[in-house]
Amino acid sequence: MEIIRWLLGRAVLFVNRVTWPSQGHRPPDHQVRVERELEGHALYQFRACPFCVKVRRALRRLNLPMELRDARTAGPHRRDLLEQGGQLKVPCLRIDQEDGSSRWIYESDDIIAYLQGRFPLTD
Ligand SMILES: N[C@@H](CCC(=O)N[C@@H](CS)C(=O)NCC(=O)O)C(=O)O
Repeated sequence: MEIIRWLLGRAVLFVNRVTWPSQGHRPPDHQVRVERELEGHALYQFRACPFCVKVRRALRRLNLPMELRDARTAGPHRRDLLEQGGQLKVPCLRIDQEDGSSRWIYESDDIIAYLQGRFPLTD
């Protein structure tokens, strides 16, 4: 079972690589503003998870160079996802807010909808 999961993961990564979308564009001053806002965002993910690949492709299309945090291996990111986010499930978008709290968005479709709404390519 583990080997089948591994093979599927490789296939997902291969297809992702050969169909990698082109990067969206914004006017330079708009892009600078977006990247500043992105500083409080991080995507918790597994490299070969198809739902994570879907979100990474949306990040590329929307030109959002976001920090990616590996939650597959044991360590602080995996622990934070479980203890603060509430579930050991990826993808999950963490948004650090001005009051010091964090918002955690699970579900790839919800993450993409949030990103498209908050960071559209046009002003
Ligand atoms: N419906 C979810 C599916 C996410 C999902 O199944 N992720 C898997 C990895 S590919 C996972 O985190 N599994 C661990 C678990 O569900 O406990 C989405 O679209 O984000």
